[in-house]
Amino acid sequence: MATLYHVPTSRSLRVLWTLEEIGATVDVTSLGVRPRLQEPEYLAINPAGTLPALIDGDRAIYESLAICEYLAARHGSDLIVAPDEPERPEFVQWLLYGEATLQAPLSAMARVGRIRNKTPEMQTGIDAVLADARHSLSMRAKLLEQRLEGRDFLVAGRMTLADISVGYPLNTMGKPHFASLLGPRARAYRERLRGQRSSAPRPLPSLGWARN
Ligand SMILES: N[C@@H](CCC(=O)N[C@@H](CS)C(=O)NCC(=O)O)C(=O)O
Repeated sequence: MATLYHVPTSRSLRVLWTLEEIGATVDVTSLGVRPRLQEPEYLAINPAGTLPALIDGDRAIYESLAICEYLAARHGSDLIVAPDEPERPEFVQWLLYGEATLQAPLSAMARVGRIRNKTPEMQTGIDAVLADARHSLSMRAKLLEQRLEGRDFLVAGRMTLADISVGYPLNTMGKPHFASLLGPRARAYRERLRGQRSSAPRPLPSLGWARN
């Protein structure tokens, strides 16, 4: 059986969610939140030190969305919009938007938030990065708000990996600090996604959706 290297509240949420949707399971190895970058055993598996990672025999996959795609394809799941479906280009667009566009400013904010032993000058620079990332996030969220007009899900009239991709940054954006950045459609969509997950008990860690 494949092994998923996981840490709670990380992008492994996407993988666990995909597993729930397709009704599959994997072995899950949970790592401490930090300092995994110094854990030689994990660095031997993924020299980049990032999570999640999926090891399946000789195959190692290190991108959360590539792991989701791999698992869904193996199960013939319609979470993937097939190349011959009309909205395939939109599927790829929103799949990538979740990580490359919406998550990117959130990651920048998380990264500068972890800097320790700050001088006042550093704090000034950090505050500027945080303000810029927040502005960028609010602009990027507008595209999502527009796309959700008249739609329950992002593409193909059904739940797909594009929703699971975007669901991860939206989970973070459910925290009160970000509440004002999401429009009404995006907030309702986030609640729909939270309600979407199967309630069947599975031998997998909880998805850990943030409460708002
Ligand atoms: N694009 C990658 C990003 C992976 C990533 O940056 N994961 C975070 C956790 S969610 C991480 O491990 N960061 C390194 C660290 O914080 O030590 C993916 O989607 O899997």
